[in-house]
Amino acid sequence: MERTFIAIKPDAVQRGLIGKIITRIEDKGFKIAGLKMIQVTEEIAAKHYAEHIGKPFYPDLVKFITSSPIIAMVVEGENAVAAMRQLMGKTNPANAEAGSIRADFSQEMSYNSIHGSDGPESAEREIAIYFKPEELCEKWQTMSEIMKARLEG
Ligand code: IDP
Ligand code: MG
Repeated sequence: MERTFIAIKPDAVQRGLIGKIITRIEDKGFKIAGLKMIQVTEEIAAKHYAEHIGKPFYPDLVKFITSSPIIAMVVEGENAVAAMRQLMGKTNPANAEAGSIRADFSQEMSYNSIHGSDGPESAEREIAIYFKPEELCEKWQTMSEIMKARLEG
């Protein structure tokens, strides 16, 4: 099982798409191991987007990501990093595959609704920026386990 860092970006939060985007992730069968709404500060943005510092779009990217809250999530499942990138679609929604989150919910690259780590190392790094280890939930007892335990007294 692999973990990836996913964020629902300010444009999608503002447009009331939190539920629809989380539904796509749950429908795929992935487990949400951590979730919170946070206001990204400039310091957090600089850590998250360190690889883009100095690029022409960086100042606008920071203004956007700090503009209103995001939903930060740790998503867990088989091949989660690559599978979530596929579910999200390409960076530019105009080139994203039909049926992907970016293709279906956004129109332009600057406001493309969702972030997902681009590799296992980025995932580990980004999860550590947004979550403390104790904020990630490990214990998932199934309903059948709970009911069996109740029957057994
Ligand atoms: P990714 O989000 O698909 O991993 P990155 O290249 O890591 O794409 O870029 C991070 C974010 O910065 C993108 O999701 C997009 O919102 C924004 N971005 C990237 N390239 C450009 C650009 O050329 N113009 C405007 N925004 C960009
Ligand atoms: Mg990226």
